[in-house]
Amino acid sequence: MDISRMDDLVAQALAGDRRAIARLISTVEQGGAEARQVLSRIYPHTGRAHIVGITGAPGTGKSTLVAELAKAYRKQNLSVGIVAVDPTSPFSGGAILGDRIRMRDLATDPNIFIRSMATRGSLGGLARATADAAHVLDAAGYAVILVETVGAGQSEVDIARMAHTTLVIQMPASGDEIQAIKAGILEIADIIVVNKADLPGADQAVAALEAMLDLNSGHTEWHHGRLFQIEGVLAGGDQVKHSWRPPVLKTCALRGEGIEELVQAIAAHLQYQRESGLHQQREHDRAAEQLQRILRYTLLEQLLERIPKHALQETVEHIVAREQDPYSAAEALIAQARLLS
Ligand SMILES: Nc1nc2c(ncn2[C@@H]2O[C@H](COP(=O)(O)OP(=O)(O)OP(=O)(O)O)[C@@H](O)[C@H]2O)c(=O)[nH]1
Ligand SMILES: [Mg+2]
Repeated sequence: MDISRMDDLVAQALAGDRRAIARLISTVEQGGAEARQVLSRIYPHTGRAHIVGITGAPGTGKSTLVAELAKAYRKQNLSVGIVAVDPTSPFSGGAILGDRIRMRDLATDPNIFIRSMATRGSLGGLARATADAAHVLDAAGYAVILVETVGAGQSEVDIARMAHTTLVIQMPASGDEIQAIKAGILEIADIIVVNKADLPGADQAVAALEAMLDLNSGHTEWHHGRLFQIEGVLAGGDQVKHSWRPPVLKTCALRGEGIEELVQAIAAHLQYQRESGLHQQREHDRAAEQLQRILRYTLLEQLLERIPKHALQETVEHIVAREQDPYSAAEALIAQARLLS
């Protein structure tokens, strides 16, 4: 893509042109130099949206809930961007947002933009691509951005890093199952939702989750302090002390029940973050982390460009043969690259 074409696309996307937005998301999804050029152009226009992550085990009703949330925000006259990382039910299949009718309702609304992410990305690229797609929608002016990911370890943590507010979706289940997921939930949840409240066991699930939160309430600091800690020079000043206790809400997304309460809780979380200074702190941590990631990546690329491939391979063999240790080997390679520069 030449530069003037990219400038045009960015200008159109900023003005809300849907085709341009779609094109830019595809570009950032692919990564590489072009993606970076797009991201640097849109960056000054980001930072306005409320990014809400929706995560949880497969089939808990995340997509159905996302559709209901989108409808509720539209009633408030807010525009909504939706990014879904959804390997089990791609949008192309038509089943993604719970059912076809829900999906069609949303897809025809010009103030809703829905995008599903390709799950076969480059190494570790999915979380980055998802965040970048959300940034494009943010720049394009969508007020609320709902990001759905299937909860599976690292992807949950990644989405929590990017989102301002993270919802963890649960459904009524046996006590054992609740126990099994509790560690992960406490790390990332700002709001816990027990969906499918029409099914038996919803109240027990809520009680179990509340009990779990009680156990954790002895800790003065909740999860963000840990999650966003960054080592080294980029670490910020004092961590803001905060005391947000994730509310546990019941919903029945299928019947649109409990959605207003959920929308209120999401708004309350944003307000809490702003008033406590946590919002600023998280923005700071996100920027520091992003800068650090880019620096690492760029420096590594530059280094690898200067070291001949065979030298790397030989070094690996030396390490395997215990002729050299990886620490001195790395130092030697860096020294060699400096000489070559
Ligand atoms: N009984 C009941 N079923 C629900 C409710 N919400 C969603 N479902 C159903 O649960 C199934 C899964 O819903 P989805 O919204 O696709 O769930 P999901 O979490 O997005 O699923 P994946 O993206 O595949 O992980 C569908 O058949 C929904 O109709 C609810 O409140 N009650
Ligand atoms: Mg889904």
